[in-house]
Amino acid sequence: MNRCYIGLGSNLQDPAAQLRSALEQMKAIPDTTLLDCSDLYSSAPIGPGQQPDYVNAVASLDTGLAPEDLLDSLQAIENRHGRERTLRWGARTLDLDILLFGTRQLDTARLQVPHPRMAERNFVLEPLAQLAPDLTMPDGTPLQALLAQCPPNRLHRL
Ligand code: A4P
Ligand code: MG
Repeated sequence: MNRCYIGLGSNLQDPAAQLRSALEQMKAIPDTTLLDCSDLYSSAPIGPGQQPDYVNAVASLDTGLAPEDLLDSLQAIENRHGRERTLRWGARTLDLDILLFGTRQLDTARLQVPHPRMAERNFVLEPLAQLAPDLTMPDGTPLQALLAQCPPNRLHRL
């Protein structure tokens, strides 16, 4: 089993409801136990053009799946939530990112773990720290050190 942290994000079609529904569906991923979820946070969008604010959260789970199989399950949930991939960093109904997969470091065509942009995103680090304040990154960096260096971006707990 590997302890994983999943970043959830949405800024279209009732974002908070999208996240709650995604969490329900994550409970049904095979060989996987959903453990916990942070509060929901409202965050200013990072990306092109005018976009609505995001709702973000982080969930923890234990899984016996291989990383690519967990990604398949998460992408199936995204697709069931009407996710359309048009513009990188564009508005979306649901985004499920694997932030951490145990202590693994992965860099394949489909999967980069730890998520390469998480250190710059307070909407990832704050909810992650709510779940696991004493977490250490696979390279040994304490999560609290990332938080201390993270650029500010408008964020508040819902
Ligand atoms: N992929 C690689 N590594 C991973 C990983 N660790 N977890 C690949 C999940 N997927 C991973 O993703 C594109 C491809 O990334 C996948 O097919 C998978 O093989 P996508 O979800 O189709 O596209 P995307 O999310 O638009 O691209 P990207 O680059 O992953 O975007 P980000 O970095 O996830 O950023 N602003 C706020 N406030 N809140 C947000 O949640 N999210 C984004 C998306 C931008 N701005 C935001 C937020
Ligand atoms: Mg994504």
